[in-house]
Amino acid sequence: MVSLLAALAAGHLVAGFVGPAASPFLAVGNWVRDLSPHPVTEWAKETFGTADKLVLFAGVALVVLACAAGAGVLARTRPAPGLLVVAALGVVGFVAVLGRPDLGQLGIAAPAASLLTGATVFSLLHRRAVPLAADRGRRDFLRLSAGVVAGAGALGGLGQVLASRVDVEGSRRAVGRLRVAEPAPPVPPGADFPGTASFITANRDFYRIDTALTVPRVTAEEWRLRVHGLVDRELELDYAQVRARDLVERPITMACVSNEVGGSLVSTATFIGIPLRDVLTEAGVRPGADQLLSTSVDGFTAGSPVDAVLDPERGALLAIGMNGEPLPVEHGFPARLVVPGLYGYVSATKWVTDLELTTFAAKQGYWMPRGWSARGPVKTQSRIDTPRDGATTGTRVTVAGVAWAPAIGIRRVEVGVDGVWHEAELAVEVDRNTWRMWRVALDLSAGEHRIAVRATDRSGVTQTDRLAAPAPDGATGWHTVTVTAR
Ligand SMILES: Nc1nc2c(c(=O)[nH]1)N[C@H]1C(S)=C(S)[C@@H](COP(=O)(O)O)O[C@H]1N2
Ligand SMILES: [Mo]
Repeated sequence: MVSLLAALAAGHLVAGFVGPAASPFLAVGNWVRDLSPHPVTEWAKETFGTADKLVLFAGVALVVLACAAGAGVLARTRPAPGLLVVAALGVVGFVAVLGRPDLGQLGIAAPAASLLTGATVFSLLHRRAVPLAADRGRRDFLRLSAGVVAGAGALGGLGQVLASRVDVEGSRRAVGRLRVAEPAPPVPPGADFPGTASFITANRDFYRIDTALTVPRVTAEEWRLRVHGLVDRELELDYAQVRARDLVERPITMACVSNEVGGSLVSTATFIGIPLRDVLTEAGVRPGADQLLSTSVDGFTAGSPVDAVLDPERGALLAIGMNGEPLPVEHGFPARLVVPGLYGYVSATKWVTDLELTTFAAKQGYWMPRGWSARGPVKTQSRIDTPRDGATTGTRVTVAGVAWAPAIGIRRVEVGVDGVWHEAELAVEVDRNTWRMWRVALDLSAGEHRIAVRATDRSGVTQTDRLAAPAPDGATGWHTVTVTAR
């Protein structure tokens, strides 16, 4: 048990030098996540929310400790079974680290250090532990073990500190103000209503979804974007080149395919960047390329339809700024993609470093083999923000919320009370790529009422009442709350 702690700590320390993803502990965590069957990861996401990462790590730690305890029992007299368990775990660590797409040759140094330390500490302690006849011997052994645990803690901690030495926040601060050539028009008053979400979501409130167990740390100085595949000429861009171009600013509503009916995985920001269309036009998209496969520094991939990415109306961005600031690290600093009207899992790659023009027939994005649809247009949806489900209201009540059909626009919102529909007032339309707030004042009789909402987009499609789960291509159904009027 003690020797395994030491092993993990040593691996974590070396990973501090060669990159956090080399840590056998983190790598095994990543691996478990990637190999987990789809229902398991969905269950974890639903049950633990954003704490899913913590739970995963705790789970990995528990399994390792259980193996360690088992090894201890097996090796009560002879060291061989214990060493075997140490070695087996070591191999798991190796395989997990080698499977990382974001590590160079040096990466294997971390699990190697783990394995070596584990085996050495185990043999050492085992030699001391077996002749445990005398009480004195036992006390020495315990003291030595305690020493190893303390040492392991110190080493692991040092690894953690070293890993955070890549000063991404410093690099982000050094970017300073982004000078925007084409700023977005200011959000007009009346774009939101009392009781609805605010039209612009502050960066700290913007929903966050990704598979990253540790936020990738890429500085603006080292960041490069490669554009290749079915193109006339390959391109490579660095951060200075991107920010030196005419930056545009566009308000865009982003939505996650995992959003439940009535859920909060939808937010709006003004993104700053360069039109993705311009980048691709410069590279020259060859005929036949129907998919833009974007890859992040940690190996996540998203496949977007080329026609959506080239559509000037949508105005997809290679974004480096969000709400007037350089992208926050957890939202993809230094650069990410944003494509209005497509769910994030097929478009919004954060920490993006690679754009490949290819075909849907040839390659799949990260979530496809895990049971999600290859195409992910955002479904027209609406949500009641006020009153809350279960609330007690007066008999005169204002119902208010948001509706979104990014890239299409919202034409109409209706609110149903016990099955009778009322036309809602729509807020000013800021942009077809953003959500639209709505409200309606209603007179309710005393008692319980079911209030539902449905939106109609500018293509004429009205939300279906058929309930569908998020998988494989987005939830459907009307958001409904039950209130009691007094
Ligand atoms: N590198 C990377 N980018 C990613 C993801 C990811 O897991 N890794 N998740 C995508 C998904 S599913 C969504 S919904 C959006 C969320 O972006 P946000 O966290 O900035 O809101 O990012 C997308 N980009
Ligand atoms: Mo998502």
